[in-house]
Amino acid sequence: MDTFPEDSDQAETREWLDSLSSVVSYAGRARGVYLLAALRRHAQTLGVMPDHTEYSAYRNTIPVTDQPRYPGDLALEERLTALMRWNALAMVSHANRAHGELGGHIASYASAAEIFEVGFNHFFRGPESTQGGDLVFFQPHSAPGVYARAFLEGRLEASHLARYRQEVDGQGLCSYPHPWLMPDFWQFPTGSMGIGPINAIYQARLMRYLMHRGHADTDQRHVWGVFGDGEMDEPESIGALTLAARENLDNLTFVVNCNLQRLDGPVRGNGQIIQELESLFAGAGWNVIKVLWGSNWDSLFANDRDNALLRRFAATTDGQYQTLGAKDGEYNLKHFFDSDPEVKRLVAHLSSSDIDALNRGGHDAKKLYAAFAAARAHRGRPTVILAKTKKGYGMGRAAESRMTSHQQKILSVEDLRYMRDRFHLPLTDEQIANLDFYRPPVDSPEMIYLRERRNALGGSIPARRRGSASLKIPALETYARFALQPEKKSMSTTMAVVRLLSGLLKDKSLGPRIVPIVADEARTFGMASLFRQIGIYSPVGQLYHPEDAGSLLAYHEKRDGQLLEEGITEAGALSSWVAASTSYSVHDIPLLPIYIFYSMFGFQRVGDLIWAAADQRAKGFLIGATAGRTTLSGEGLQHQDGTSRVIAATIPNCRAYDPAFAGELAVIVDHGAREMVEESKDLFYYITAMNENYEQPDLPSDAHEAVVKGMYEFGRRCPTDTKASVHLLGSGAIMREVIAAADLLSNEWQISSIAWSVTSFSELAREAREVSRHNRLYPSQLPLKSHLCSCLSKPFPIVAATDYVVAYPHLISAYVKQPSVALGTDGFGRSDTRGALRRFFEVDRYHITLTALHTLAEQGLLASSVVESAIERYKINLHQGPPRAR
Ligand SMILES: Cc1ncc(C[n+]2csc(CCOP(=O)(O)OP(=O)(O)O)c2C)c(N)n1
Ligand SMILES: [Mg+2]
Repeated sequence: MDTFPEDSDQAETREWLDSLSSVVSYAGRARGVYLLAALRRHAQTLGVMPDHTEYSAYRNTIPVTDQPRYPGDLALEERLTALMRWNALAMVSHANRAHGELGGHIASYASAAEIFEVGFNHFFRGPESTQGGDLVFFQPHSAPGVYARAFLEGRLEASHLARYRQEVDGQGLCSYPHPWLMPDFWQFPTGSMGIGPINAIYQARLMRYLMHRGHADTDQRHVWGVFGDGEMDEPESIGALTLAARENLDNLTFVVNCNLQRLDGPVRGNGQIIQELESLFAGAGWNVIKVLWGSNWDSLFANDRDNALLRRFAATTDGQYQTLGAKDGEYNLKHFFDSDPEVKRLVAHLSSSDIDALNRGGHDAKKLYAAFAAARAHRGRPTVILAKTKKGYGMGRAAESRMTSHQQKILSVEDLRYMRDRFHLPLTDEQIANLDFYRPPVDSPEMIYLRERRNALGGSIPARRRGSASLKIPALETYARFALQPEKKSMSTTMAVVRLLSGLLKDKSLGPRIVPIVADEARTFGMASLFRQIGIYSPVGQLYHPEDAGSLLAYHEKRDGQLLEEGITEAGALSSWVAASTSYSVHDIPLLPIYIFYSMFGFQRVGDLIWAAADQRAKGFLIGATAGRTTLSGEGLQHQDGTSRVIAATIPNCRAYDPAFAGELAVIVDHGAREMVEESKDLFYYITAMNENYEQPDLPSDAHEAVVKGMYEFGRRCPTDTKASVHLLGSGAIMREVIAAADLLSNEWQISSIAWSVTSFSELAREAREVSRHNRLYPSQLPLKSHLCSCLSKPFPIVAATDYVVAYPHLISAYVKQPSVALGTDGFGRSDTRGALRRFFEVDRYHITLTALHTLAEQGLLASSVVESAIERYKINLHQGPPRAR
């Protein structure tokens, strides 16, 4: 809205404005644009440019004179759109009439129907298109509209629509786009707001990467995303806008459905969301196209020589627009048009029903078509179309533009009739009352047209490809000998990951398909050699002479670079990983992405993006490096990760491992790569890696299978005069403390032990849970035994210790019969040496020893005085330990 100061010389202002008007009317628009650009440059030189990004007037960006002829049959399209509206509404109402608890949304699609239909009829290319299919991100709660279209196209039947949001017994339709649940239909999960926009940007970016690296010709393919104006408040929605502009992603168009409302009320009641978004996107370098007013406003604008309408628009807040939207023509005349004499004059010839019919641009197919066509033709920058619509458009007085529109699930019969009459739906009163789904006869003009349009555009969408060709993984021994038989060489598991990665990169067939991704931590993880070895991807190559040119580790950017260096954006890097990890489905080009990051900034920070990745059946490695609460010693509270493994364990298709040694890691990487891209299983892997250097033991070849299952026997201690025995379980960084505790127990307390290296408590628990369920449901069959219980068959008590919160090792507690105690790193991290931290969190060898003794004493296998002696001998500080919240 205008915030200009008082005009100190109105006559002078008028002269300037008049001269521009006269240039535009005599020399044309282009000349006007040129003069303004020249004036802007001059103003910048004089230092009189405003210091904030401007937005344009509250009108359509594309003037009527530049509007292309509409290529479709508008009357048929309108009839079809009305049917989509009806079936979408009937679907939601049905579900809620039958089962009040199911929910669903009507008003959002009602506002987006024309946007969707212009896309479906004229732009969104299907998988059989000669140019290759487009990628379309659908606003999630507008899914009923997409189902309604699939119904008309014959992809879904009425029986499917009747099972909207009732998925348990099969054949149901999921609430939002979920590839996990409808794997042949939905491609991109968008149900959590913000994920669609950022994923769309990185999908568009990956298409360029694929092209520049010679994997695929994606030049003609386009990414479209329809998002909500409320959704634009999510940091993820807007956090990667500059990347899209910087990398010239003109293969990307956002359509923001600006119905001015979100769930609770107006998006910007006291402002104008469209103007705000325009300056945001323009400032980020996007091409902005506003579609605000429908065709029946054209003549009003043409007569408005003094821009009275624009001034009136500028002075109207979105909250007011909403109120105007909810009311009839008479109210609009009185409260909008009549309050300015010039505006009143402009509409003097219109009746209140003419006023009522003045549409918003987002409901006008011609205006939308012009914007979509301009977006697709635009070169060098991504485009955002800001389409002004009405929430609940056409839903009658109860739901159109109302505060509660979003929550409307069932309409009254009166409102349904209003809708039928308004959109000329061919439905009887009875059909209306029954909420019958309606599909015209197969040979009706509408249906013929519908099919023709989709055939011309390459078939139906959304459509998801389930799989693609597999990739061959090289034999483990060819690149991982250093890890399997390190002969006690010292290294960290992070270093081992990087060496494994380098080995895989060198493989002739797999190598080029690997996509290493970092978020400005490559040096931290010892990956700087990759900069030169494989190059950092940049669409423009390297336009400067790098300071370290000539060095082995030189910072080398190139157009066909392989490494994706994302900068400090974990959400961006993860989205990049998602794009690469779904390339097998989206592009029929399997890739093996490996994103390596600070583990604390993974599941905890961008967990919802990972959840969405799981939904879309991502395949690739996530490496949580510098993991653990005590192993990343100096970095302190915000960096030390004690929780990511617990979150990872909750994701059904994520296999998560915490290897202690390089050999275990190598086996897991090999197995993971095989499962994901050779056997094409819908899984991804999360592996934690540490930065602590220590001697690496050889891994016996007969342990490989058990490593993958989650635990293997690392070693036994059996002192001759054994008093009692325990199982000692350790993982990752704390495994070496467990091994040391086994020595202490044996040498100082005559306790036998079996030490187990647990590569994954979550995998053990997962299998044990399945076994337990099987035994419960098939009581007459021979009971199965889990790997966990097979390993822990000796009835000794169990002590488990990890560098994570105790909830992590406790994942297995329910499935073991003997008493078990878990030690972990609950509480806030802090900076100190590893030794001090392990003592503080009570996960060091002394605490493990003490815990084993105490557990045995509790079982009556040792005298309790032994425990006291241990406390004394190891100088256990009774007053330290992580503080509890009180
Ligand atoms: C991360 C997240 N937060 C909240 C929601 C719940 N939610 C679903 S739709 C919606 C309102 C959306 O408003 P807008 O983006 O303007 O879309 P509209 O329905 O108005 O088209 C909300 C809050 C969600 N799906 N995801
Ligand atoms: Mg909205």
